[in-house]
Amino acid sequence: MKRLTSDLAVFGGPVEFADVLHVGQINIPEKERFEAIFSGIFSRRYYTNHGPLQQELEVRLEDLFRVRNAIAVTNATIGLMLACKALGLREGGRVIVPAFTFAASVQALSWAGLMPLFCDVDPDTHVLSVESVRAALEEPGVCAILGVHLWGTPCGVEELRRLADERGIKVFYDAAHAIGNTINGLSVGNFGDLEVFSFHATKIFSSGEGGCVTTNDDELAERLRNLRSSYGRRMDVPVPIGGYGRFSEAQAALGLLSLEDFAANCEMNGRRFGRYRERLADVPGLRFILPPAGERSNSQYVVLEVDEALFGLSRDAIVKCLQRENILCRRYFTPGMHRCLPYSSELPQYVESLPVTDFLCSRVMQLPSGQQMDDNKIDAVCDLIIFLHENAENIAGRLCEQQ
Ligand code: T4K
Repeated sequence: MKRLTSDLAVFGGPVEFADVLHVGQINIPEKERFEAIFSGIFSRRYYTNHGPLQQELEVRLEDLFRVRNAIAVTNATIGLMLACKALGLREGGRVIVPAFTFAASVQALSWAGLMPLFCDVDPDTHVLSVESVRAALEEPGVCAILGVHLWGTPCGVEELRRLADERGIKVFYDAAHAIGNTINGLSVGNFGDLEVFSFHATKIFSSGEGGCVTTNDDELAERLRNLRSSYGRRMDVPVPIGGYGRFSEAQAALGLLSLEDFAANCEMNGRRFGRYRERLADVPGLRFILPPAGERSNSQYVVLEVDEALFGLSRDAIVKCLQRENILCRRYFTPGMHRCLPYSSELPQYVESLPVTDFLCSRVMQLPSGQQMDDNKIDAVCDLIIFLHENAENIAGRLCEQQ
């Protein structure tokens, strides 16, 4: 427990946590379960590409999402790249996408020879603003909309579908954060032409590395399977190019174990989220980004906006102080992609044109959750944040002197 500002690690005091706390989940299955499922892989001597565990996982995911097709791929980035090809988006076409997202959403477009058309996001929900999409659709060369269900918060799927249909273009979703979440009670995975999930180690559902593409369009699914590899295809539909987004049996094994734990992990995350909210409820200048009321949510990310004027310290100052205590909170996703190379130089028209994105990039931070946390650790993190607020003036002065 810190009593003086000099107790803070950033000013030379003892570090609060001996082991680092990550924002990502890193939910690890018990060793015995891990060994049992992996021994089957070794005895079968079948290691990758449409193996029995991959096939089982795909069926289980189709059940979870209640979707016709779940196609497991190497990771979500590869999934997005294959998606662009499977959707038949012509090279050089422009795709409406938020700049307030992880680099992969935008870079996958570039890999597929497409041009991002950056749109601003809604200040409350952090997902694509339907108004800015409507305006962007007036620009020439738009061939698709790529929405991102950021923090698992769903995009305005009905309105985006309507806008896309009016213009005869595709709409698809980066659902990397949204596994298990619902929109009007229906699982994410069923919206747009297709949706892409991430199963990275830091996600609540993990296959170590991995992802999947979901769609209710069987022909599109077939193109995705054929793009992924020559194995596992059901029909011989033509595809422009191989993508080699294969999924290994080791990934599938971890995914199957993660699926067994999924409901419990969502419930655990919900409790973690609730405790942070309860403990920080009276701290001025902090706003939690909440899932939509009445929908199922995986509570994967604990996301806060910091209002410096009310809290007394900037988001960056808070992050710096917490990181020195081994609380590796993150400033996802700062800076916005419109301010990152190569886009800031190749597409300079967007640099000053996304005020909400810039505003959020200066205020948003994430706190650790998942199995690594417990109530005591969350209380310690919250006590520190409260301490930073109560001593904000002094801390701000000392941080200035350090520079
Ligand atoms: N779209 C969106 C909206 C996304 O957020 C992402 C990825 C994607 C698409 C693409 O999905 P993938 O192609 O990755 O499936 C992390 C994750 O790598 C990435 O999956 C995630 N989103 C992004 C928000 O965060 P990094 O570069 O910060 O992660 P990494 O691997 O450095 O891990 C963070 C920290 O966690 C490390 O410093 C150490 C710790 N860690 C990590 C791993 C992998 C562990 O303790 N154990 C581990 O096994 O991007």
